[in-house]
Amino acid sequence: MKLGLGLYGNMLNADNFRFAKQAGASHIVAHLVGHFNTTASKNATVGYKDMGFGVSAPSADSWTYEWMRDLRAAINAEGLELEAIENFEPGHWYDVLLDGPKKREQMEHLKQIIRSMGKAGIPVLGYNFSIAGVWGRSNGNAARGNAGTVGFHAPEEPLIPNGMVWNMVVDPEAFDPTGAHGTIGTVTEAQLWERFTWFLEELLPVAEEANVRLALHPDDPPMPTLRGTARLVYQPGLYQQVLDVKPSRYNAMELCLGTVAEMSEGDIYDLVDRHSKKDNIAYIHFRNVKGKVPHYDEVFIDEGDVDMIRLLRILHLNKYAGVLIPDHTPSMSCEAPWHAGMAYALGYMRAAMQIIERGG
Ligand SMILES: [Mn+2]
Repeated sequence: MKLGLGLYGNMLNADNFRFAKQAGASHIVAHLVGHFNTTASKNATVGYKDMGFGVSAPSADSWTYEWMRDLRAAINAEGLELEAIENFEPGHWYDVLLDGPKKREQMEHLKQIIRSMGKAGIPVLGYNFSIAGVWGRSNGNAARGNAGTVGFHAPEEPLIPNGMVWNMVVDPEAFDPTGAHGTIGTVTEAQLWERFTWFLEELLPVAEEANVRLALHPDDPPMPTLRGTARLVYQPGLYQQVLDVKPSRYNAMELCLGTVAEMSEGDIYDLVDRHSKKDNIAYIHFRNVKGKVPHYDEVFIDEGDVDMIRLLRILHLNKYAGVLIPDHTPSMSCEAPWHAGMAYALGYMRAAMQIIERGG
């Protein structure tokens, strides 16, 4: 088992690589998606909530082979490995998700990204095949000590306005948060699986040739539908269906333990046991929650419903050799809320892994 840290695009710098190394991590997962880029909004009065995670305006530079090569070199220079790039930019593949007119053109670009990753020696692409994306969570203080965290509490679900996919604005001209320019309507489970199958049939052969594993994140929040659109993996058993679409080591799981814990059915220990035995897991998001859909709160790693140590013991028994990263954590009350939360989770994980690996 290897310890890693996930960093957002604007955090990919030497200070944060050193922070990860100091906390005992050996691997980095890089999120390049421009979350929270709300300044690119055409309408300054639009609130954060309505804008989702902001406008997806991918910079031309950051998805090239040269950029990936240089990122990996900068990470290697601090004594760490770059394990994965997490998430495609919604602006790069919205019509793949929507079955829209640009889907073939966009798929060619995704293939190019995978080839560049292979050439740069980045072994995993984590992705989330989701139309509504991560949506509907509210801020609260449900974690220990009134720590700031997010939860999901059965919000009203307006249909997704045109111009928005994956909870980001992909077309500012088409987008109006009130839905005045129309909505993308409903998407059925059959339509979603048809789109996913096409995506995998197109991209998987390229991933196999490039030696880059495609690793699917389950739907967070794991509701059967969200904002009128079906969700792909919202129960533990659906992960097997994803793997069965195209059995291959390169059709793998980005296993988010928090999301699985939020699911209304299934046994998380059994899921982890089954898939770690079969080498289906490319890497793991390690976090804990209280509750299940439609009501749950994200909490500290050691205060949720799941026995995280028991999961680590299962992974160790099954000789899981991949990376585990803390997922989101509650913010801690200090000058560096994000870093403190991550350092706490990393320290907890590192201690548990050392004890288990030493036979304790
Ligand atoms: Mn996750």
